[in-house]
Amino acid sequence: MRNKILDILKNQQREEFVSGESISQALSITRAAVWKQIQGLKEAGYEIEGQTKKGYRLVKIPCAIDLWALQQELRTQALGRQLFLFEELPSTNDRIKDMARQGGEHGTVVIAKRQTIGHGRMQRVWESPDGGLWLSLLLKPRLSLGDAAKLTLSAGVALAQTLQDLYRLEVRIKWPNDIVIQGRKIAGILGEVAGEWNTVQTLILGIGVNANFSGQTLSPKIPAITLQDILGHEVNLNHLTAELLFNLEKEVQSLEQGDVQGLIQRWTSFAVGINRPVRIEKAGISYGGIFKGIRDNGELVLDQEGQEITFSSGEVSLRAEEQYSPE
Ligand code: BT5
Repeated sequence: MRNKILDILKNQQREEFVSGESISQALSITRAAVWKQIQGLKEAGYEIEGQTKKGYRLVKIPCAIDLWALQQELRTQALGRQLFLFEELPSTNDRIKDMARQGGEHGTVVIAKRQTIGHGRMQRVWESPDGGLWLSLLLKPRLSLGDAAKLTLSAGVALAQTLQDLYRLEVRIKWPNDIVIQGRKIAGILGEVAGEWNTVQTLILGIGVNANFSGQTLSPKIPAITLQDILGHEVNLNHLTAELLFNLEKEVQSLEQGDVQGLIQRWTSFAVGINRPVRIEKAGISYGGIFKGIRDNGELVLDQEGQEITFSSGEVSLRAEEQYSPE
């Protein structure tokens, strides 16, 4: 009912106001029921103007995630066409893994307004208060096992590109997959495998973006930043999600067409510290060298006085020797 009222208000947007009477007739509900639905929509963040003689007019859709608003913005073929929104979940990745086990479709998206036990790699905690974008995707790409693992790189590129395009920000990717603005982490990506690798390839991508809350909400020890901190206002999470899914779908398709080099190039163009001195921490040992880039499989290549050594993302962390400053 709620979405039908929104459809009517949207279709009539050019003619401005829609009378309560015509909504009640179109949907065979009472005027009081229409009024009640409109109040519910206002509480959900929809700005709806009401005038006694004229009726109702949709002025603005909410910044908060909302299924109807997000569906209006979606311009993907598969990603997000199956969409589930929860007020709260332990972790969207865990929920979508359950869906994967039950045969969930390629492109299914799960979003939660907050997570109680969001996690990062190696079971690290991912703090997920209200106002963030906490999203997981189920992918069954037409890719070999090796190439499917590159999808976390694709997600990094899609996310960096989206934030850069929408908000004109200088966005960087810190190997392996931190999205960084002004030297602070604004988003993280967690790629996981669900189900049997040997039979159906199902990959889970978890994406967390610090958006409409203050970075001060997070533990002080975390060097994080949020879109609200940077822009000074809230962003429309429906628009952000739709653009992210659109860019990610393009990246998935380009990998399926075999363009690994394109992906590596795009990833490298966002990377922090390329051709600069960095330190890599691995099992308590620190390796200094020049960050030469990544191999096709995502491994980091470090040049130590002419000798190249590689590191895989599971085992190390990268620290730029100097504070990164954009050229
Ligand atoms: C990541 O892990 O960066 C991947 C984060 C993925 C989160 C999404 S949200 C939707 C989906 N559902 C989930 O449960 N997870 C995914 P990693 O590189 O391991 O970084 C984890 C570290 O980032 C922590 O140890 C903290 O230091 C830091 N951290 C925690 N919360 C943060 C936040 N909100 N913003 C920035 N940094 C944070």
